[in-house]
Amino acid sequence: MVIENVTKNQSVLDWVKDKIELVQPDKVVLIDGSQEQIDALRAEACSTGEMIKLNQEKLPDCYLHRTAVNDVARVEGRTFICSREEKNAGPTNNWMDPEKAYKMLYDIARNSYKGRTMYIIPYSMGPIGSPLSKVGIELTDSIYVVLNMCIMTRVSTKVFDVLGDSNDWVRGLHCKCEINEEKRYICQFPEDNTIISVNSGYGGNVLLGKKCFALRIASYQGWKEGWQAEHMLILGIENPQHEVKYICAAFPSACGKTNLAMLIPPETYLKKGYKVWCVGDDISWIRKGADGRLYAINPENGFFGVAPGTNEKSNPNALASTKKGTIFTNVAHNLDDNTVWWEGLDKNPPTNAVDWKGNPWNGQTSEEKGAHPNSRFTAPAVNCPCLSPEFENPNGVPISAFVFGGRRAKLAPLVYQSRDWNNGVFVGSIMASETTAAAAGAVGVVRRDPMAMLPFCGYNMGDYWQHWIDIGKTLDPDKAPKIFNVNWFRKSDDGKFLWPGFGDNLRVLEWIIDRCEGKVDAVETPIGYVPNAEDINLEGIEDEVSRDTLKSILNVDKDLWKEETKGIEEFYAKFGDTLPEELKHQLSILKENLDK
Ligand code: GTP
Ligand code: SPV
Ligand code: MN
Repeated sequence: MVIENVTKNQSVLDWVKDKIELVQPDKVVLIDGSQEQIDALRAEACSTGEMIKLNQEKLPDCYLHRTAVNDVARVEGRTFICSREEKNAGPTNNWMDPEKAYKMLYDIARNSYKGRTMYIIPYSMGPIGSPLSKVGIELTDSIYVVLNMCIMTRVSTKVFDVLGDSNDWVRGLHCKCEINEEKRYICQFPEDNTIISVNSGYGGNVLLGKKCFALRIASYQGWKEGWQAEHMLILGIENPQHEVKYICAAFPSACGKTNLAMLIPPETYLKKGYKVWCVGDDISWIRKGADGRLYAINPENGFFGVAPGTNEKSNPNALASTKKGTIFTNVAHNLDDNTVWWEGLDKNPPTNAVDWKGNPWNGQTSEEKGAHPNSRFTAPAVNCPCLSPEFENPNGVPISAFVFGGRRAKLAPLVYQSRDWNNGVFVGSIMASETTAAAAGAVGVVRRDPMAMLPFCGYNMGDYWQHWIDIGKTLDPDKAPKIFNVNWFRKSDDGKFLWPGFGDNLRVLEWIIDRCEGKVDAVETPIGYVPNAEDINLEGIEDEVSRDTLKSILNVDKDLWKEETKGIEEFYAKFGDTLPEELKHQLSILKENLDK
């Protein structure tokens, strides 16, 4: 099938033709999302070694892929926002003049598909045809990208029926080229709805529907159109009365969104009848509904989850999601039974294996890791045992609370509530977290990551904060989500986690929901409201977490926070006149509170 047969949209036809002329593919294939086409592409990828077919009894329709060793994570240093004016990219993004960027990228892309096939992927972010969804087209020369996009998004030529002759669609051009680090660029052109990614074959750099579109381009669209694109999971908590309350939570990359979104309640909660439903694990698109509340959809159709640390105990739902139709990237390959393994899966690493680099690996004796710390699984959402019945709801789910959080060994308490919407925006804006393997660079260094959007905001972060404040002004305070901050990662002086985390995080979410409903008191501190230690349910974990330990991780240390305000001031100073007055005001209130 050719694209002219499925759409008459001139903006689509012109753009595709133009790009074909640029990159000069030997062949052009339109992807329609059909099973026959997917099967044929899988077979082709296996014949060239691009993918390995895994044990079809244990892991039906599952495959393994290894990327180049220099291409294993997002590359923030080579990611650019190419707005016409530098000021609109803001102080936290790399900026390149669009004219210069197009020229440079076209020079790299020119003729790069020679001897290769161009795959045209039409897809929808969000349920096809939903008022909250958007259409994209990605051109790629990678079968791995096609097969991942077929899991992560709704790939279908039906999107052309929805699109009609509209120009409101996102252009994405991906060229593997030679996977040359020196020429790797991930460029977003928010004013042109365009993404160009060259010289990478890894996840967030090349699955253009995900971070590039659903966050960087979409955050800009949301700013212009009055909605929000956020790096947030969406989960529903069903109480014993069968009422379901929804929470959106923003944590930086590899800081626990997938784990929280699919958590299994602790025994005592299960007995009472609590359930947790996963709507999404990474990205939320949020808009005000007719009833004045905020509604969120998950624009994705699958999970691109961190493999290491995922196991039967920490996240059984994620593990179950990977048992069929999944692509594993950069994990270890167990040759004995043709399955996969990663650090933290179990205590029984394979002896006869191949590591993520493709070298022979004995997990019992090797000092090296079998799987890359940022190895991932791409699993269809429908596989998830706790997938919310609302997952396909085109109108999304109503949000009761926004939760921000990060990795802070000290400082941030287990949970606190902001005083009101604007104070909540301040709480999100001052987030900081220890860096992880999800991006190239040092791991474990505390850096500011406002709303977990530092690498993903497609415009000036100061304008983004103002957008948050402006959204708040349109909401009736009774209907606005309440805003909280959590920290599952407080450590003792000898480096041990003080909070068990994972399923036990529901204990904290229960307090959050109770606060939203005015059912529980709190203690006012300089930073906001903190629980009374008696109000966090410790039933069943009393041996692990004493009431005193709980008190210590709920504690707000004024001296540490005073130190912290200096870092906030320094960070805010970068924004000049784009820093919202309201946030300056919030910072001055915090300083006053700490001096009291
Ligand atoms: P991205 O997909 O990169 O956006 O990440 P994510 O936020 O979905 O992170 P994910 O849930 O995959 O968690 C990443 C790491 O955090 C894993 O190694 C988990 O084991 C660890 N983790 C998640 N939740 C907790 C928790 O409650 N406590 C502790 N100590 N570790 C956690
Ligand atoms: C993240 O890094 O936040 C991810 C993985 O969710 S990636 O899609 O590679 O960006
Ligand atoms: Mn993410």
